[in-house]
Amino acid sequence: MKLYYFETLNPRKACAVAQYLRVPVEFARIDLGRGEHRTPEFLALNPNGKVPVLRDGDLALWESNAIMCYLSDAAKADLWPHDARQIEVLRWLNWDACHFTRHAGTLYFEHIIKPRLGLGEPALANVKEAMGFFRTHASVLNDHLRGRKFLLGDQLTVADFAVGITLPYAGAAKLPINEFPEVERWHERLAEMPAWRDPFPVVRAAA
Ligand SMILES: N[C@@H](CCC(=O)N[C@@H](CS)C(=O)NCC(=O)O)C(=O)O
Repeated sequence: MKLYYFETLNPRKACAVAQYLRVPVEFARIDLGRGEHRTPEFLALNPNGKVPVLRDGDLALWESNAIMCYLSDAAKADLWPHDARQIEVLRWLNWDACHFTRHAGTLYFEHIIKPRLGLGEPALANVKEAMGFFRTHASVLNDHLRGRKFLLGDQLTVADFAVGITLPYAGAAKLPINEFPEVERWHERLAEMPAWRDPFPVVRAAA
C-alpha cells in the first residue's frame, strides 16, 4: 500500500492511523507548495487534486475518513468497529466534517496555511465567524467527553482521530481550547500516543 500525504490536516489523520496500527505503507510525499497535487499522474489517482490518497493494488482511495477505516480493516483492528458502535462513529465523523473541524479548519487555514503558502493576512471576518462556531461546537464536545476516556467511552476509534485532528495545532491556529477542560484532557490523552504526536515520516533533504 502507498499513502500519498503532505504535512497538513487531512493527511495527518491517515498517517497517524497508519503509524498507530503499524500498517506497512510506503509513504509518498506530495508537495502542495510545489503543486505536485495538480500533475496529471496525481489527478489520475484523485481527480479532486487533494491529499491524502491510499493506493492498494488497483484501488486509489481518497477522503481521509474512508482511508482511516480502510487501514483499520486492513490491520484487522477495531478503530472502525463493525457492530452497533459503527453508527456512533459515523455520527461523530459527520458532526466533525460539518461542524467541529469545519470551523477549526478555517482557523487553521487562516492562521497557519495562509502565512505558510504566502496567501496573505488572515481574513478577520472569517476568523470571527469560525471562532464563534468553534466555541459553540467545542462546548458540545466538552459536555460529551465528561466522564469518557474517548468519544465512544473506553474505546479509541477513527472518530477520535478525526475530531481531534486540529488540536495539535491549537496554539498556532489560535483555537481557544483552554476554555474547554474536557477537550484539553481528552487531547492530552491522545497526545500520549507517539503516532498522534509524530504521524509524518521524516523527510530527508536531498544531498
Ligand atoms: N475531505 C478531504 C479533504 C482533503 C484536503 O482538503 N486536503 C488538502 C490538504 S489538508 C489538500 O490536498 N489541499 C490541496 C488543494 O485543495 O489544492 C479529506 O478528508 O481527505
